[in-house]
Amino acid sequence: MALNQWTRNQKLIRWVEEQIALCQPAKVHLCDGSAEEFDAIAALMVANGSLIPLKKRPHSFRCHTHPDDVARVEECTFICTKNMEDAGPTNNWHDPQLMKKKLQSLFANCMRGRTMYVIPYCMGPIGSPYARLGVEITDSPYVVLNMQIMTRMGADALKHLTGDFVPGLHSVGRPLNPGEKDGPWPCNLDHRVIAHFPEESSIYSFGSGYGGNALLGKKCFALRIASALGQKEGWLAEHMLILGLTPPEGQKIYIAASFPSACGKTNLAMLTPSLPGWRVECLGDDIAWMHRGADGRLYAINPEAGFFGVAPGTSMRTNPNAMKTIGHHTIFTNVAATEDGDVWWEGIGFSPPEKLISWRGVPWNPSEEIPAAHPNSRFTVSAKQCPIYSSDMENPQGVPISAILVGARRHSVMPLVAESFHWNHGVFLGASISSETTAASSGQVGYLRHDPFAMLPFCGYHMGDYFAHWVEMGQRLKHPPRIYSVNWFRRGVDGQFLWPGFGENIRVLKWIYERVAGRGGAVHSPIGLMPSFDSIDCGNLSVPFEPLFSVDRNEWQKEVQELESYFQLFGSRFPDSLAHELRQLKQRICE
Ligand code: GTP
Ligand code: SPV
Ligand code: MN
Repeated sequence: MALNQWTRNQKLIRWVEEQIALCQPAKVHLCDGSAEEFDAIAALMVANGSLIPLKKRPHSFRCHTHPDDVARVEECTFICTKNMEDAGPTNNWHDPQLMKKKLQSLFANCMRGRTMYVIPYCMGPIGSPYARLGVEITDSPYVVLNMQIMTRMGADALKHLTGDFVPGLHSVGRPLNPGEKDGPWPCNLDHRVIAHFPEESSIYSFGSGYGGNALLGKKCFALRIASALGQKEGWLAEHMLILGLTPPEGQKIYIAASFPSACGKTNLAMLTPSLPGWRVECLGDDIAWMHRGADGRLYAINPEAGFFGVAPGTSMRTNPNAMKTIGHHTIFTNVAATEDGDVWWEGIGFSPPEKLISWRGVPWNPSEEIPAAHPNSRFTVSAKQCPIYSSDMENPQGVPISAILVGARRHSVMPLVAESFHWNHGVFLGASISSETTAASSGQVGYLRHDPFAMLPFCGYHMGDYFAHWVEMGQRLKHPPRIYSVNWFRRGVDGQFLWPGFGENIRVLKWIYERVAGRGGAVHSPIGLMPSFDSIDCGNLSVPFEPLFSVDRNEWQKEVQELESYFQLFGSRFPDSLAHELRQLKQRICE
């Protein structure tokens, strides 16, 4: 189909034509998002060996990436603003003009011998006043399939694409010479660049085919570009799950929660309560866009339509809803595979069969002690397949948020849960988050780093301004949500987790529910309000209360010192109100 029959949007036509001229693809495919299109592209990939159908799961596939293209690459991710200060001290900055020049030469002829796919998509329910449109151009069929699951992609989005949109250009960066055979996972590791231009809302990604580097609707648009738009326009784009919580008797409330990558969002979003009568519904597992409603409450939509979830650790014990979600129509990336056509990963809940194909696509040798599935292996699946999918996800107005959780992976210091004294103190809790790094990003795993609101790799502007924006949002809300810090990952002296987590996290949600309802009891601590022994329902769980909730003054003095030095990074852009919170905390700790 000709471009001008496909759309009448002149800006879109011009942009696509420019990218064709630049990238010189062999073919152009304008995506319609249909099931037939999905099947045809999947069939092409199966034929060239880059996708392998799973006999045991209807309409499901596995694939293996290049062994060094397995996660987001933060060192190759750039925020390009005219003034360096506007990207802030936590982002890699690059001069926009110089970056454009570099990109022009990287993308020149980069799709030679390949098909260019043009993907129109919508982040958020189509027609919602809070939804935003984007178009991704890519030469990766893997990206097309994943975008079809992860976003509202295709003809419906295109119908709404009459005006502005966020353009995103992506290439695996491996042009094909005439007669050259393609590799199984083409990429260009030496020239990876994921560049964001928040001042013009555009994205360019080169050289990587993996998840957050390549599915441009997700981290690039829905967080980095959207957070910058949100700052200008008075809303928030956050790395947060959204869930609905209904008690045995009483009203449903909605909760949003931020945890750094691979720290528990998908699991909490799909929680199966261990307490009878409680119900959790899933509205999103990774990203929330939040705005002020006419009633002065904070409303959230999930801009995504699917889950790109961590596979390892997912089992019928930890996350039965996820296991049921991925029974069919699922793409698995970098998991291990069984001989009879199923998938396997560490923590799936049963031992591997004798013969296993590792995530690298070769027979797995357990004696080598290398995981069979990559620690950042993932499943891509439509949210609608989740047994606790909530149709609230389609509500164009979003849902009112009663509580916000900010969490992290901390083996010590941080208690299971603490409630902020008020909004600004809650913002301070979010700003103070540090977490042990995971395999979701390339680099060393397990070291502690600051990750305010789990947004360190995703905030598209100056983090100091981001804090100020949060403070301001609170001032504009008549009924701001309460803010809680949580930590499922504290360990005892034996190195074991103190808290059983997963379905038992409902006990923490129950306490939060009761606090929000104005009933639950709490005791004052230097770092916030905490459950008293009898106000958190631990039933007959044998958990050690004291070590889970203790606030060790020596540890906290160090924590305060660390925060004092960290917050200096933001200079004059660090809000006075948060500096005040830090002084207050110091005083309470030293009392
Ligand atoms: P991203 O998709 O990278 O943003 O990750 P996420 O925040 O959605 O993390 P996810 O829920 O996939 O969990 C990541 C890892 O943490 C998995 O291996 C889980 O098994 C583990 N995990 C999640 N919740 C808990 C919990 O309550 N307790 C413990 N001990 N581990 C948990
Ligand atoms: C994360 O790393 O937070 C993810 C996976 O959710 S990715 O899409 O790669 O960003
Ligand atoms: Mn994430």
